[in-house]
Amino acid sequence: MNGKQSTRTLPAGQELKQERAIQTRAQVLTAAAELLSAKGYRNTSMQDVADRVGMTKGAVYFHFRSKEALAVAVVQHHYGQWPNVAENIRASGLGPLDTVEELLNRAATAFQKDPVMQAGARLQLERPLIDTELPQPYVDWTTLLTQLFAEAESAGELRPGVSPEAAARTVVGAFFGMQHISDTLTHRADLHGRWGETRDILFHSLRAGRSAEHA
Ligand code: LUB
Repeated sequence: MNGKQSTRTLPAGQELKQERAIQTRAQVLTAAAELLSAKGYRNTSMQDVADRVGMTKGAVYFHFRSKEALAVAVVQHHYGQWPNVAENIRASGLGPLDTVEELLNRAATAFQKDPVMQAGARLQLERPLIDTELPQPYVDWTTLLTQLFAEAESAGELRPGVSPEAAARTVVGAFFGMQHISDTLTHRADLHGRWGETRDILFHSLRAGRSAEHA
């Protein structure tokens, strides 16, 4: 046995191949998200995805074994980045409540601009059409925000009597409804305005009042 040949290190050629496969998979996912966000699940075929990404249908199936698997991957991807984004914002020095606000500011931008976010939201609404289990909606965001609101409570930033879980559920519900209405009425053109209103009203009631205010 040769100790130098660890299982982690592939020969240079294979590593390159793997790297290329990861890139191709990401291109397929992006093309699928663009189609799914615009046309929905029923009206998007694997052939459409292949045409958009300039590959054969067989090559697309190599990366995703079914249209259902592709939908699951898009929805997973649309949740996947947010815990890291939250950590980065927190690490930049913002307090927990400011972190929630900034995180959702960025989510608002992403729902307006990023096909993966838009496709994820659309696919969640189309769950009954999709013949597989998608990730449960709302729970990831609720868990993430509950942690931040719990930190806010410990730091004395949360209005006394507000539970972190209730705050998280309320904010997720309001954000979800806000972006859905904005999508339905304006294709999300007014999303930043609507999010600004929702955010200011919600956080006014979530933040602990400054003690000097009542003096
Ligand atoms: C959110 C959507 C759209 C939460 O968590 C989810 O599943 C959501 C799509 O299903 O908004 C936004 C904080």
